[in-house]
Amino acid sequence: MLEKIVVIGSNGQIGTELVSELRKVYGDGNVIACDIRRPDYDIRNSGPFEFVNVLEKDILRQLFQKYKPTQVYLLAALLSATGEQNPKLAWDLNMNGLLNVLDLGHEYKTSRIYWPSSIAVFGPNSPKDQTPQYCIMDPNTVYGISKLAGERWCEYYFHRYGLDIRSIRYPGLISWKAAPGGGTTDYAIHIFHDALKKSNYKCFLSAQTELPMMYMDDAIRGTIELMDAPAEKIKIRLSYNFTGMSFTPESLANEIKKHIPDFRLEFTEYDQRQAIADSWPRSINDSNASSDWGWKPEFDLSKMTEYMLKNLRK
Ligand code: AKB
Repeated sequence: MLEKIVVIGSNGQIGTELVSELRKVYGDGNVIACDIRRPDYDIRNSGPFEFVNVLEKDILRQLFQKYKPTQVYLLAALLSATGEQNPKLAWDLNMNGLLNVLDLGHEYKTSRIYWPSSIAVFGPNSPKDQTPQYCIMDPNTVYGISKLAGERWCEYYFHRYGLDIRSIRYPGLISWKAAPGGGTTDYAIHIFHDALKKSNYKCFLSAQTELPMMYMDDAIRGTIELMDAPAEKIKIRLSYNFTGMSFTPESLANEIKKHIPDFRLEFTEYDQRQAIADSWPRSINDSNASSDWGWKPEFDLSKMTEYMLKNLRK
């Protein structure tokens, strides 16, 4: 079947790389990038682009009507740190944006929908190490609350309407092509830029704050593998635990020092993001993703560090 794929939120950290990869696989003209902002030069020139605000349902309906997409990726969201600065907007965008896409996916019989969840669905009472797929989930950020509620809506639309929605709980994503979008894990990207520019970085998380992370190449590959998997292999219709590695600011700095020996890690005054990080898991058990659809990461801390520095130096 000829696929027509719509990516909403195409200008963000994930969207930028996902659109390029999907266009390689499905052809430039079959992947429609959509965002509220003017896109990057590359995205605009390699295929179709539409201005779309996911909260404007009529405009969104016109998009579904025009392209009759077989697949929709909904990436537009406010992340953990920016969400705390504007909780009502975060709830509105993360929740009503999802509901608009689920309704239209149902109305236009979209074959598959992708929606990202996050490790932010876990909270202070979730197990911290090797956090399992199913456990206590008590998120205390508006971002985490919206992701947890969104997971339940995805499962609801699957059971009630048979809509094939697939989802991954992303850890912190590390990439060099596009800027990160206002998350708590963003330090793990800023650190590379500052290491190369001035050999030191002032971190807003403490040295021993361990968080689950993943290099973007793994995240994009895993996302497309999940979407390509036969429906009967997708046993979880909430969202899959998913991880690549776990590290602290200190262990990341030590890895960077292997390439930039005079690199120094310093710390800022207490930042609200520390409390968010402290409420999240240190590591994730993603064995369901491995056994159901064969997930296996390729990047560990040392390979990710090498690739980040090599690509940013270019
Ligand atoms: C954030 O830090 O908010 C995101 C996430 C883990 O979902 N990177």
